[in-house]
Amino acid sequence: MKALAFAAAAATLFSLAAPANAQFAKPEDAIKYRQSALFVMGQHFGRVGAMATGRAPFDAKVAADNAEVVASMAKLPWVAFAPGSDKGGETKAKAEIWTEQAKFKEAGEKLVAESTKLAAAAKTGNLDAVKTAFNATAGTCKACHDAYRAK
Ligand code: ASC
Repeated sequence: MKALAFAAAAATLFSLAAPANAQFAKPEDAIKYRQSALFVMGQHFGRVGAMATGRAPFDAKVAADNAEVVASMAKLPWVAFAPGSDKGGETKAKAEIWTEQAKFKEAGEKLVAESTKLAAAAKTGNLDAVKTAFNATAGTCKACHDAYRAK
């Protein structure tokens, strides 16, 4: 009974700590959510990357559609690095995410900004603009992974 009360209190605490627009029932859900969002984003980013690096023929419409998905998905993961979700499932998220919250937030905002530019560049249909914006966006992926993702 005591254990049950504790679990209920912990669950309440966890959901209260999360913003109203992202209620995760438990830490594992937050972990799954951010990994899923990052996975989907990566799939679409990879399709743009294949064209930006010449591994696939450039198709302006395909680039624009995929870049738009990247820019939308880029907004999603951050709220799911919720307080208490450093554990509770398999995760490569480093503890620094929660101890350097301002810096981590900034890193997420950089990705949003650069992927928004990538989507705008892709809309112009100019491959050189896509290449430049793709590299800038990939740079923000890498910087954040280097700092905040365990190997
Ligand atoms: C990708 C992808 C990443 C980034 C990163 C950039 O295509 O899936 O995580 O680029 O590798 O260095």
